[in-house]
Amino acid sequence: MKLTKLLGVASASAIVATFAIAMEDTQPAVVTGTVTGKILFEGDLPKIKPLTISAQQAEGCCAAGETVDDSDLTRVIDEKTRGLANVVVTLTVEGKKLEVPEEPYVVDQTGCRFTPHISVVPAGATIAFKNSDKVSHNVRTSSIKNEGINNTIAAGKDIKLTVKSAEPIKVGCDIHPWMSSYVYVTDGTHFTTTARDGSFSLPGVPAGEYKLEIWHESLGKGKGTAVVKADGTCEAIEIMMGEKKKGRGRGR
Ligand SMILES: [Cu+2]
Repeated sequence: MKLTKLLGVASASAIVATFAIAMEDTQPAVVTGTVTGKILFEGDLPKIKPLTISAQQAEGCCAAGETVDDSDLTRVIDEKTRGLANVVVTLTVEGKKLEVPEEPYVVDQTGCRFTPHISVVPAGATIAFKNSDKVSHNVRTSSIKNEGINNTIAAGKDIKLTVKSAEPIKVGCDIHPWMSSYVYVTDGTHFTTTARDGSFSLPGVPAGEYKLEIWHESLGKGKGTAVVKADGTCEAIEIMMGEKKKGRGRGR
């Protein structure tokens, strides 16, 4: 009796093993790699001034004794390494379906600033503009291809917007003029923004050669190339971005 049971288990494992081999034969695993790199600022380092925030307009933004963060995030450069933060990096794997999460992406308003400063979302995604403050905000989006909103959002509430077409959308608040943010809508299958030190990482990219599309809110567009080798390795990429030269072309 015991022997029969043992034999049964053994043959079942053999079937599983055979099946696993058969699966491997018909569906070879796709080798993917992680595209990594850095975006660096080129040229003289600009002097970044704090934002102009009037005490009157900032009333109610923060708890007593606190003030609104006045750091200008439109150009965040690491002075030592020249790494440029808040740059959008995207690439497209042909034939791969765009994955759009059901849950909305959140752009929060807290302490009368937008968080995050730059979001990158796939076309078709929904964004929830949330107000975590005790004061009202009036969110106004500036877009060409997408529907826009121009709505007051009361304390603790949110407003949702679905974006269908690829473009950068500027987001502001009419009540607090220093508040600014961008939602970058992309058709790219892989996308991210650079960290404080200018670094980025795009995991899950199949072997192949790809064009990188780069975008920064005040420095415009850039380009790069990424190669994921057959073994999934990929050399780190360095891309320079600088001020558009005056009188040369029309740069965005
Ligand atoms: Cu506001």
